[in-house]
Amino acid sequence: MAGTYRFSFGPWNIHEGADPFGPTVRSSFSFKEKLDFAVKAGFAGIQFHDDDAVDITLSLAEQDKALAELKKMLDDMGLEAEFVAPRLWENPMTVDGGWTSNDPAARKYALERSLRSVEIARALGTDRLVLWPAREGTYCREAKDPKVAADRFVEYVNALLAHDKGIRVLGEMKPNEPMDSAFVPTTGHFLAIASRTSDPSRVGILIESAHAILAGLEPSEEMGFALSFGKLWGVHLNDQNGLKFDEDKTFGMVNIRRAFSQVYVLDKYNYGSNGEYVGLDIKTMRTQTKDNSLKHLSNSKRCFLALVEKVRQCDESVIESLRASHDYEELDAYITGILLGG
Ligand code: 3MF
Ligand code: MG
Repeated sequence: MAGTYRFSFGPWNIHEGADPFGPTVRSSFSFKEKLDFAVKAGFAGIQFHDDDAVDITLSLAEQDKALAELKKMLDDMGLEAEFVAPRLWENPMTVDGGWTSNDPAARKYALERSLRSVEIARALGTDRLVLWPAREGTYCREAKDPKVAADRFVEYVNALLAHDKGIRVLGEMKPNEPMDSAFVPTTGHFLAIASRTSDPSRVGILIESAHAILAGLEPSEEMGFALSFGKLWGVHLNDQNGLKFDEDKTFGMVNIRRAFSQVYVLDKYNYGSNGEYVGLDIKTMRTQTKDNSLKHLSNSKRCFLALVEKVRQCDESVIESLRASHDYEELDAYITGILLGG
């Protein structure tokens, strides 16, 4: 049985409520206030995009200085950087993607910025680089060559691995949004890419619950798949109500049973015992006041820990015997009964 869990979130998980249809509705918390909240609410890790960590227009010397200050601030607060992710999807250079763009200048920009993210990760003391391939896909199928796109994934990951022999690359796959169709949309796709890289042992996975659901998959089964390969190096727990835009809802608040299934598989296989974080990627509802706009984080954490209790109440021998007799009606009722407190 796993011991304790360490939790993380990213500063973007505390936000001002802007959505594609309307402006901000709350004033901002400062970065320091976000970190203070993390400490107070019992989080141990902070997830960073490159430009959450540092102004990436700084010179490299200025960047080093700023990162040393940030690292000291994190150390002093007892926080750790979980990972750094290059935010490649906002710059005009990557309007049609980064490493799978048809434009060599865009591919060069994406690689240079990603290599800089590797440096940022190292300066913050983490060996994890997360890739969410936001715009690596198509709006119409003929826009990019899908065979070439897969080859470019391999080349790009190889360039990251070659740049720093200690860096690990974690793919965070998502099947769509913002693109109509994303290349390498699932865990299995990315692990297939990993197997073609120069060092598959340094390429793994971060699974986001909502991304799996959007792909029509069960997050717990995606997690089990990655665990079987020893590749589940991060998670973004959240929840999702059906197949629509990526909602990033509070963990467990839509489908408590689906949340249970994820905690069950994570706890059973000692997720976290190699330093992995229970990461959240959640957004509070736009309707929350500023004072009430942090609850989604503590509520997700509390839900996870409550489900750990429920998981540990399960009698494995009961589950095994119901599996043996394939009495899945009873198994369903057994799990639901535990969730209902019975
Ligand atoms: C998009 C996401 C991203 C990633 C983040 C870190 C903005 O659906 O989930 O959040 O999690 O970029 O990889
Ligand atoms: Mg995410």
